[in-house]
Amino acid sequence: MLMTKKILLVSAAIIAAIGVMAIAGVDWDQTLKVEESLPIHTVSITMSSSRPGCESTDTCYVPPQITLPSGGVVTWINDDSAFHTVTSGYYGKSDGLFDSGQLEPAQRFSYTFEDTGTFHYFCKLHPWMEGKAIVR
Ligand SMILES: [Cu+2]
Repeated sequence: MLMTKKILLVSAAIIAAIGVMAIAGVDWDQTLKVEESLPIHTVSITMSSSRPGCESTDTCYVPPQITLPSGGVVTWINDDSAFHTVTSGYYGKSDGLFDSGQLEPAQRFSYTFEDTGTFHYFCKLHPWMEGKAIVR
């Protein structure tokens, strides 16, 4: 009799665990769908990067350095409330490879890196903003 109760309890626990896993599985699927809709290589232009200071904590473009395979696409998103640019080269020395032009808040810019190498970029409006892409 006691044994039967134990078996029933264990069975109930297993069924409950399967139920929880099934519910978690549904949530997991939804999470995956959201992630699939976001670009793989994304760089955020952070809030308040229009003010000097982000360079001291490497938080102007986040991540400040991104690594990707050749043929990969980097998408920059302007998460600030000010205008910014994503321009290849160094401040005052753009190399002409890419230039987003002025990005409004929430606007995105994408560039496909075909060649391998290290590619520096900056913001034309804020000299302290720098980042780089390493293409392998
Ligand atoms: Cu800027």
